[in-house]
Amino acid sequence: MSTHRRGALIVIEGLDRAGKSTQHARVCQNLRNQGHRVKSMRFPDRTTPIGESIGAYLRGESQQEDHVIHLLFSANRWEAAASIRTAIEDGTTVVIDRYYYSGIVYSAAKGRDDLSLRWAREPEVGLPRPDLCLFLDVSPEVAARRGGFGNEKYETSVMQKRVRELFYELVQLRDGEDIEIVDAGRGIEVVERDIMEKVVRLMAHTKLTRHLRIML
Ligand code: Z5A
Ligand code: MG
Repeated sequence: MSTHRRGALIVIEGLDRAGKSTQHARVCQNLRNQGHRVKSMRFPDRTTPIGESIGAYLRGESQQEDHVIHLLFSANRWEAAASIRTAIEDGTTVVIDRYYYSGIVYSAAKGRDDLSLRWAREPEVGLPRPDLCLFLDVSPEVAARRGGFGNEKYETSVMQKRVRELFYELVQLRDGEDIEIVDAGRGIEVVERDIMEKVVRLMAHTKLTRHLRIML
């Protein structure tokens, strides 16, 4: 076992309008204020060629077969995997807004027999595995009060309800070990304090002296 302290891999997950991007920005800033080096990332990363085609799909400007778009979302993470690993080995903490948990549940939420949670998980196996995934949970009613749904592909109440159920199924699987559920229906500062307590606990944890794990 090495005693070199690597960076941590922290993921913020949740439903639409749960406040992921708001809390993601705060976690990055708070960690920087505490003297940590931080790399901020988000998925989908719409800046790469694969990410651009995902963006077009989400805006309804192009069509993709369900398995194909699933694999593109996954490929969009794989194209960033080496840079995540390098940053972490170099002592930088990587904080990501959505990751493979979203990848798995949004595709499985389409309800196809040939696109199960198990099928959707497979292309993600081998990716850098988070030390901590904060799942920001809000009821669909609270989410709708935060500006309602937008116009992108998955922004419908039926889809969001199914996504929430599947997130809870994922928590029952092996992935649940890495997930902490956060009640994101409270005020922004209250949620931030709750999250930062968990993050500070992680940053002091001995698991950061061990190698980064992979998704199994
Ligand atoms: N997707 C996929 O299918 N497969 C994949 O592999 C991945 C993603 C990675 C685009 O994601 C879509 O891609 C998404 C999943 C799918 N589909 N859907 N639906 P995205 O990340 O680009 O889009 P987004 O995340 O739609 O959600 P969002 O609207 O950005 O939500 P958010 O980041 O969780 O919320 P926010 O921007 O921080 O806050 C929303 C509003 O609420 C804003 O006005 C805030 O000021 C307010 N807010 C935030 N927190 C609070 C609290 N605590 N109280 C009150 N108001 C608050
Ligand atoms: Mg967001």
